[in-house]
Amino acid sequence: MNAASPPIPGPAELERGRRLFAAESRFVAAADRREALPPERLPEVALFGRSNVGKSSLLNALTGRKNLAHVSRTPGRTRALNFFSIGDRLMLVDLPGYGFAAVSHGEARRWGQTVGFYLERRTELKRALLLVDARHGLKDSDRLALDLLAHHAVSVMAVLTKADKLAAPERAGRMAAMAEALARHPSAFPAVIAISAETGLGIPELRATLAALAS
Ligand SMILES: Nc1nc2c(ncn2[C@@H]2O[C@H](COP(=O)(O)OP(=O)(O)OP(=O)(O)O)[C@@H](O)[C@H]2O)c(=O)[nH]1
Ligand SMILES: [Mg+2]
Repeated sequence: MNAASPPIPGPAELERGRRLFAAESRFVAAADRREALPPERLPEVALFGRSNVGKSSLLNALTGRKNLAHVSRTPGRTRALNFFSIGDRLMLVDLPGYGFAAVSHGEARRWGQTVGFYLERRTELKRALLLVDARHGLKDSDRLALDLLAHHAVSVMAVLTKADKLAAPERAGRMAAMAEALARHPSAFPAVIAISAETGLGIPELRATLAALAS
């Protein structure tokens, strides 16, 4: 195990994660303004990341449902905050992506507003997952997201996505580089997890991590 690896969950933790995500997951609400936010009944974890990084795909992989969240080759598919209840014990929030060049200035501002109203007073938000493409590493737009999350005192766990696109040694190198980059951000955990929505790599471990935050 290198310094970048998260603590490896034991069998009991993996089983808790499996059980949580084996329960029924359901779409609760889509919100593009404050008034549309669902009531805060459950601990929440929000998925941050650039457009196309694989946020909606990760949600589907975690829940084992192909089309719970909308996946698209075209970046910018997810435009509102989408709330999903996991077994009535945890709320996962699929956010619109940021940082895609084809998104106009106006849309970038709208992203800031949409996510800003969510971050302002969401006391149940326990953690942000910051999804970063394993091939590309941390970009300036991710650093802005990290700053925004630090400003709102939200703790962050980094998730490297599309790990199936890298060979194992290269993947380990990316994880170490990512951990080093995160060391400069006090609100981020130093541990990094690599996942693939295609092969299922890292999914049981991430389920176990999320189960520790569920009610
Ligand atoms: N090879 C591979 N492709 C993936 C993986 N996860 C997602 N993709 C692909 O990446 C593209 C974007 O996936 P989405 O899940 O829609 O990405 P998103 O972050 O939700 O995008 P926005 O909603 O636009 O912000 C799709 O073509 C997916 O099939 C993965 O683990 N491996
Ligand atoms: Mg999406």
